[in-house]
Amino acid sequence: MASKRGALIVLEGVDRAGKTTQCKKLVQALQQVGRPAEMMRFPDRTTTIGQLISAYLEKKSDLEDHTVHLLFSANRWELVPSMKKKLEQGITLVVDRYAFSGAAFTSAKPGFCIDWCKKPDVGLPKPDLVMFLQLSPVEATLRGQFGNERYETSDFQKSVQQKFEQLMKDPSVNWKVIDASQSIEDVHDNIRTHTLNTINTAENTPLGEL
Ligand code: DGP
Ligand code: NA
Ligand code: NA
Repeated sequence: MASKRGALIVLEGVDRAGKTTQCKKLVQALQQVGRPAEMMRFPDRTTTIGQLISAYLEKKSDLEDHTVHLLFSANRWELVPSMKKKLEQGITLVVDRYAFSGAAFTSAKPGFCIDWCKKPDVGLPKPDLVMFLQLSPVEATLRGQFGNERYETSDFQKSVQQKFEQLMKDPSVNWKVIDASQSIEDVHDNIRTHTLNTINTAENTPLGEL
């Protein structure tokens, strides 16, 4: 009998919605119930391309907007062989941001349309589930100051939020909106339930493509 594949689970949302915390808790919870799981995050700042992106985000370098968009996408593509290998081995991947951040963040810049922004990511492994951690700008402000990286301003984040809302209208993606204003434990319970349901269905369906 062929072994069952892992599921590709993505958490998206604006900055400070709690994605990283929730990804870590989800991986632990899956491992505790005997489901092999690993966390990934995009951008992956450890690769050569990731280091260019990191310097850009830290404002240590400037890059032309189309160029940086393609670098973010290239950073996802360079990880595809290892993602596919792990999924085939039955490992569920819990991913902190993916192509949807790519389209939302770049299309929030003047002069970019969502369709152009989505194109470089066409063909990437399609997530079995994308959970959007929803947090209003007011609630986000209550969580404290933004950091100093590029994009970390409330006006830009509001625009990113609007772009995510547009992306969530795509019925070919399995979106679930999660109320991120709840307690960490309540958000976690919600996310874990959706994920366990998804893992069971994903086992019996082939991995799709964006
Ligand atoms: P993080 O390490 O999760 O804080 O993400 C770094 C920042 O980069 C965050 O503000 C979101 C943004 N970002 C993530 N992916 C992309 C992408 O593909 N394109 C663009 N333009 N920005 C992205
Ligand atoms: Na950030
Ligand atoms: Na994060």
